[in-house]
Amino acid sequence: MLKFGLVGKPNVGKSTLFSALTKNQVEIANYPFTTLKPNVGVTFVRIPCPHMELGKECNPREGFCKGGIRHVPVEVVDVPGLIPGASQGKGMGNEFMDGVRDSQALCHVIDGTGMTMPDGTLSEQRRDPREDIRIIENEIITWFADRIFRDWDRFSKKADSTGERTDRSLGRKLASFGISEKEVALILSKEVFPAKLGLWSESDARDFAEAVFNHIKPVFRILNKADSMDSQSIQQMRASVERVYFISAEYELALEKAFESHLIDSTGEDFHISDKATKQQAAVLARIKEFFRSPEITRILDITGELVQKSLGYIVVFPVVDESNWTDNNGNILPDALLMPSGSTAHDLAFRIHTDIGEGFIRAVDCRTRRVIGKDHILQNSDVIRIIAKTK
Ligand SMILES: Nc1nc2c(ncn2[C@@H]2O[C@H](COP(=O)(O)OP(=O)(O)O)[C@@H](O)[C@H]2O)c(=O)[nH]1
Ligand SMILES: [Mg+2]
Repeated sequence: MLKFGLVGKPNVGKSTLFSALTKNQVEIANYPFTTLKPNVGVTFVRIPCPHMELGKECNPREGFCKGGIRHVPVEVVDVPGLIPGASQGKGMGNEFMDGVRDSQALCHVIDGTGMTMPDGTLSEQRRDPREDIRIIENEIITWFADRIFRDWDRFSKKADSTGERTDRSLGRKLASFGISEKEVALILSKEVFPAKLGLWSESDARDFAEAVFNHIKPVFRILNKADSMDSQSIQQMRASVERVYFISAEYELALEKAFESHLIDSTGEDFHISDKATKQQAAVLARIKEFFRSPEITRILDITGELVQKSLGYIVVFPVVDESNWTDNNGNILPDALLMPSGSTAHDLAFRIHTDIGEGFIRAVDCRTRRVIGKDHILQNSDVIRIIAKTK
């Protein structure tokens, strides 16, 4: 399953964000939660559900559907805090490495108020949050570069002596990081690197590591605690930082809790405050409502969608068995909503369902147009597809 990690220095609000994203979600998601570790939870990508076109409710096997919006589960990991110097072994445990390695994308959580020091302690004065972006992301790249170049001497001597192409040797070396030889070749072609691996300097190594890292782990900058930021610094950050979002994990969590105690009727923007709320509670909730109305602020569930769909470019595909009723063999309507990389073909979908279906692929049907499609047909977001395969 697709997974993204929350990384950042201590005390920026990673765990608060994690709770807000995953609160109560496991039960409603029909998710096999026994397989989850305490720092792994489930959140959702939301897309309009094709069941609306059918005029009948769907029966999701995983995730859920509410108000015509299908909620497709993705995993989120609260990666333990990263402190400067960590790449040199200071406080950087296996947990951090596992968290980064297992995630397809990272959300770098930053204290937008600038009131925490790089080690997570309280700062006496306001610091520039951009410093944290630089320091922490630098740290991750250094760690990554170190991993790639650990046994460089031995590796480069061997590769150079066999005369193998650089992209091929590097591709093999990096295979465990989930990057292909083709992607390595693309990265190598964008900058000038020495032809012989033995001649690479440390800075070549670092540039390469940075390019690889950016390619395999897109990083979103999540400026948290925006409830305590002034609009001027929000504007300034927005103008100077790429892929940046402003959120309040604390307010998100407060809304989740208020919803749980029936003080509000939804956690969306237009919630109604119940009479059960005390005057004080009602005042806080009204302030939160006002805060989230600001166009500068992003709701955390929208970030999941942006990350998975826009940045990673995933699409959601609905495989079915019956092309008229959009059901499986048991009459369940649109039971599966699968996240797949953009560019995936009908054949990829068949393999995703089962190796046997992939191997026995005959043809597929686009259930909206009823057109027969072949192996290489590229799928689009929200496609409803029937696969016809030889069974053994
Ligand atoms: N004002 C404000 N404080 C927050 C927000 N999110 C977290 N905090 C506070 O920041 C501190 C650290 O939060 P925590 O989630 O434990 O950070 P972590 O170390 O990154 O996991 C706690 O005191 C939180 O209450 C937020 O959105 N706004
Ligand atoms: Mg934490």
